[in-house]
Amino acid sequence: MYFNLLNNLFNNNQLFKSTSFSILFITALYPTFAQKKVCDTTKTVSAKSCCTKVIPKRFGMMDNLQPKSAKDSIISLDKNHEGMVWIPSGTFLMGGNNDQARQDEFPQHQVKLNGFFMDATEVTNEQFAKFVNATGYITTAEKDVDWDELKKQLPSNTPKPDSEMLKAASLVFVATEDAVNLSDYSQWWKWEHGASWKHPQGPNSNIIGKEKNPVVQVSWDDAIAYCKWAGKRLPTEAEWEYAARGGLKNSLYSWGNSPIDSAGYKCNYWQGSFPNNNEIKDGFFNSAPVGSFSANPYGLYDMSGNVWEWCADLYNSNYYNEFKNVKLALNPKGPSKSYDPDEPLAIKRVMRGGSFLCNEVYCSGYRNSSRMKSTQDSGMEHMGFRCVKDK
Ligand SMILES: [Ca+2]
Ligand SMILES: [Ca+2]
Repeated sequence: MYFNLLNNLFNNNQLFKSTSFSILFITALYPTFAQKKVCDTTKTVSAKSCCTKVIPKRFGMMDNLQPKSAKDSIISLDKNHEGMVWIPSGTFLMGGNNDQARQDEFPQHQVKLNGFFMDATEVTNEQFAKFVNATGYITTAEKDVDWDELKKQLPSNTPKPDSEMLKAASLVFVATEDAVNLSDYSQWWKWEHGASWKHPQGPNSNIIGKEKNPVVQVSWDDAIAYCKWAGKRLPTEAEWEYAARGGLKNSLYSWGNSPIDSAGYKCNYWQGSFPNNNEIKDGFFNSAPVGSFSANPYGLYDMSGNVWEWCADLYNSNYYNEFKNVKLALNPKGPSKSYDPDEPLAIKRVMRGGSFLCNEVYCSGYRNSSRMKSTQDSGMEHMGFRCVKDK
């Protein structure tokens, strides 16, 4: 939330526009931009991203590996594991290995994980409502901004914004009329008072009839609170990627290696020119009811696309380098310190899987190895989560 506000500050304060610090705010705000930002063909292979649509031939197509029916995979052993699937223990190669991958996805490294249960779907509005009704919980987006907390993440000379700006709000996506310069987030993100999980597109929107859509506008703190109530936890980043891969080796996506637009639509993402022309060929302008697309081989829905999903881990851009000389990492739980060179003052958490705003040209956040981050007190219209549970 605080970084949502920062974007607003940026848009209204020339101070930020005149310094490189402004860019730091923006890149945190909208994950797809952060990815676009490093899409530079002049960089080394390891630093390039999202420019190459062609999947290298060395990553053999796996169209013959059809996911089995997720309904067959969902385990309902008892009420405690309702709606969850068992992800068996195993070893996998974590990280990126093609030229779509960004620098923070390297190096690939071997990871071994214990088995765990995972929600088959993103947490829905219906599920989150049960939590709120039972506990009276108030989400981050529903609270006014605490300036004392916010200023810790700002340059020391930042003036306190108008009190009206500090009132409860969150960011909603608004498509532009025409094609725009993609370096300016403010053209499609609107700081909207009254936006919250109950009003994901602002105060005039609601979630009636969207009970099965993923809950959004929830911060990492909100997700943690839900997990505790549900007797679950957030997945580690390693657990999330392992589960997304569904047991497929060297796969780019949760369904394998076939292009995202081949043979129908693999997940909920953006077709057309972003952010002005969503062709909606997959049937959904924004979020889709969970499970609207095929499950991966583990029976997990929407691991690619629909909404971004919070992970437990802190985000550190250099984290994978810790494994350079490690033969096998056992149940890694993330770095001890958060670090994003773009915003070194901010404490960030990992988010995974991409959203309905991603596409192959602009984002590709739905790749298995794609990493993203946001401050843990941020909520946005395209961010949700799912839970895991040990036995
Ligand atoms: Ca879509
Ligand atoms: Ca998702």
